[in-house]
Amino acid sequence: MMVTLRDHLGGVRADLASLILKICEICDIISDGIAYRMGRAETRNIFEEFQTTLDIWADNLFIEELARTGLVRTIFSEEQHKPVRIDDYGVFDVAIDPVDGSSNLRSNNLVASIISIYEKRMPTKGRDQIASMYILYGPVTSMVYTVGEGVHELLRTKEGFMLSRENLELPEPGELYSVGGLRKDWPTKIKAYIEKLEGEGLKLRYGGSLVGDLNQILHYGGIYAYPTLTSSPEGKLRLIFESNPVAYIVEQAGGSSSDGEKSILDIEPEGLTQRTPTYLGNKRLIRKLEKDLKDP
Ligand code: AFP
Repeated sequence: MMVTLRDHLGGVRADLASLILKICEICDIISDGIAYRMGRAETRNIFEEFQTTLDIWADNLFIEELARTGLVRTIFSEEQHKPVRIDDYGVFDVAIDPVDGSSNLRSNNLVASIISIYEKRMPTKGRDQIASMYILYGPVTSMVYTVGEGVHELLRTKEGFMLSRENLELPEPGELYSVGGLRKDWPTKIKAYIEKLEGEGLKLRYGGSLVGDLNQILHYGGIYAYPTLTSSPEGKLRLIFESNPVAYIVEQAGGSSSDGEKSILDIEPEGLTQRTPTYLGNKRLIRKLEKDLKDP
């Protein structure tokens, strides 16, 4: 029997379920709109990167539609220079990366929407998220979410999002590794660690789209890393918009997240543009990495 997203959210508190359903409606529209908006815009985002027309359109759509729900207090968007205050009587703060990986559009590589939901006022630790999700615009548009009780995957069909896998767990022992940044910029300990993984037979899979790469780790096991680099000690990924939401999903799927020393979810954010080295994957692999980085 097919299980709809609405059915699957049956046990979730009503206001949160209704917000998640709304987010999926927005992503449904985005999924259909990508092909018409693949060009570069002349504007830049909060990280001073050039935006695509898709980034701007999807961002406006999220803000307009979330504002209508009456549930959202403030939206923190990777595409906005300041938090967007919506409704002081709202219940949730929401962080969005409307289209992550949009520099991949030119080659029709994967892109995704990433969303974090907080009841506490942001910015606060990733541990305070009450839900996080990503919508991956792949061969099939899929949605992976957690409300703190496991990780579930739904696939977009003509009849809406339908459950495909419940309680996803990172398979052991893990088959893949996916690492960003130039190898020449990886610190010696990271290089040595990756060589050990290669020695163990883990296969390289890297596409340059966080969600696309991470989603493979979720399904095959292994490790995703955008490490500290000699040229950029904090790596590339943005704590609030990228690392926190996926770290919550990975931990809920029985894996671990780390900034090299501790869980990503325990980092106290110092600002919206904060970046962090990001390591996500099977517990054994992350513990080994933390140990290798600590050893003299
Ligand atoms: P864009 O949104 O600018 O394409 O950046 C995407 C991203 O933050 C993340 O999705 C990828 O994992 C990472 O960049 C890829 O970075 P590299 O291009 O350095 O591999």
